[in-house]
Amino acid sequence: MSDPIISSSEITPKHLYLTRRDFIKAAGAAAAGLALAACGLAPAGKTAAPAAATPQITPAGEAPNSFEEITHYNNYYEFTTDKEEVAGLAKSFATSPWQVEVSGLVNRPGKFSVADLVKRYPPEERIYRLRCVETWSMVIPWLGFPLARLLKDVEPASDARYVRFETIYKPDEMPGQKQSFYPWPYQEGLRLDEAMHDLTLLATGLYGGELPAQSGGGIRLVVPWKYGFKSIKAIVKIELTAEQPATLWNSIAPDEYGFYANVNPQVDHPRWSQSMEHRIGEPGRRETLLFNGYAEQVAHLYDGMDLRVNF
Ligand SMILES: Nc1nc2c(c(=O)[nH]1)N[C@H]1C(S)=C(S)[C@@H](COP(=O)(O)O)O[C@H]1N2
Ligand SMILES: [Mo]
Repeated sequence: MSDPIISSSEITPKHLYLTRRDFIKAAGAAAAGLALAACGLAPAGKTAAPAAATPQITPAGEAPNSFEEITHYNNYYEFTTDKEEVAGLAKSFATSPWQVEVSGLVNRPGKFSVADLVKRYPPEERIYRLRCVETWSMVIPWLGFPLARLLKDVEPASDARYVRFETIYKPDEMPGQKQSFYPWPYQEGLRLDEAMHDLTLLATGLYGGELPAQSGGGIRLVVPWKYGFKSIKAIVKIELTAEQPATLWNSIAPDEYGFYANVNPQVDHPRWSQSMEHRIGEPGRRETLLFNGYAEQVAHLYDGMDLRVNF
């Protein structure tokens, strides 16, 4: 895997991760060490001695957000629209056992348990930026497997062009689903080539452990170059279709939330600018990156498309 993927390596238990502050210090120390070495001034016997818990200093140099931040600042309207209340309301939501049905235009449809999927496709760690359309962002160390692996195994039929995803519907356990304003269940969609891209992940874990309910457990989608609302949580259905599927946000507000929803600093939301973002845990704001920093890997998917029309 090359650059802008914030890099992945072996699974690191969450207590071994440095906090953002530690990371920034460690990265600074590493950079200082490099500078000294380059000048031939590295103190004898101290060259490149790795720290006990080696931080994941990634090409993008971005520290993961803390487990606490990732699991206590969530968008999950099935529970509540209050980001800081999701974790509490999702506490008793059962994420295991969990089943996903794959149907539609495939030669080998089936029902799969997450336990079986994890055996079949051993999860890898992927540290991705997540950029919400509301302009906040995080860096999250997911565990998961490429959606492409599952799709290849179910054998898309020749007329399959899109993939549709659906969230579980359980209003007795998800109080937000009792609000009829939203057309539950949450649904999302991707073009088949987007779904087959190696960056597109089905996540089953976080920080080396299970995927907490508030983060989308049993299983959720992660499409790191698109606004966060495309990364649908608690998936129970994956359907291959010939036509572009309806999506929840697009059906509520088609002028504000497109089907593509690629992160793009040049294409503003009708009610706010998308040029800057706030990384949770960081003072100030930073520039938003085209395709959330994954342009090198995904820009070709949109060759010849007008990204303002297909927003
Ligand atoms: N089912 C479902 N999936 C969802 C949402 C939701 O409300 N329901 N919110 C989306 C939005 S807007 C974002 S930004 C991300 C947030 O993921 P996180 O809470 O794990 O950071 O989940 C997305 N997936
Ligand atoms: Mo979002």
